[in-house]
Amino acid sequence: MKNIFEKIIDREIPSDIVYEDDISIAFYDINPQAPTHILIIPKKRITRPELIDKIDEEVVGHLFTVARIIANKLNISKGYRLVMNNGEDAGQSVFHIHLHFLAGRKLSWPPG
Ligand code: DGP
Repeated sequence: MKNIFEKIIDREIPSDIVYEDDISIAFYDINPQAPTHILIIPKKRITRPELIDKIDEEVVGHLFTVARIIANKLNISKGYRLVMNNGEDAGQSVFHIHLHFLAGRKLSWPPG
């Protein structure tokens, strides 16, 4: 069965897509935590960060390249935060890995 992000990839659920290529897709988060909150995901199904395999290194590394492309595209010059939650205590709620791209306000540290 497809997970929610696979349905977004397959256009079965609408989303506001910012970027797409053969390996990845990026779209605005439905519940934004910053003025700009985008999810960058691989098209390959990897359920949790801790299950990223050696053969996935290129795919996962590519997500960071996409973050740079998006920052350039949206003229984000004052910084952005990239976050990937793993498991329940970290707040992972969708089990298809995704890099949160957060920008547009001063982000506090440590995170909550
Ligand atoms: P996490 O809690 O780290 O697993 O992040 C999951 C994020 O996915 C959360 O910020 C909300 C977002 N999200 C969940 N369902 C949808 C959806 O159907 N569309 C979009 N655009 N975002 C979604």
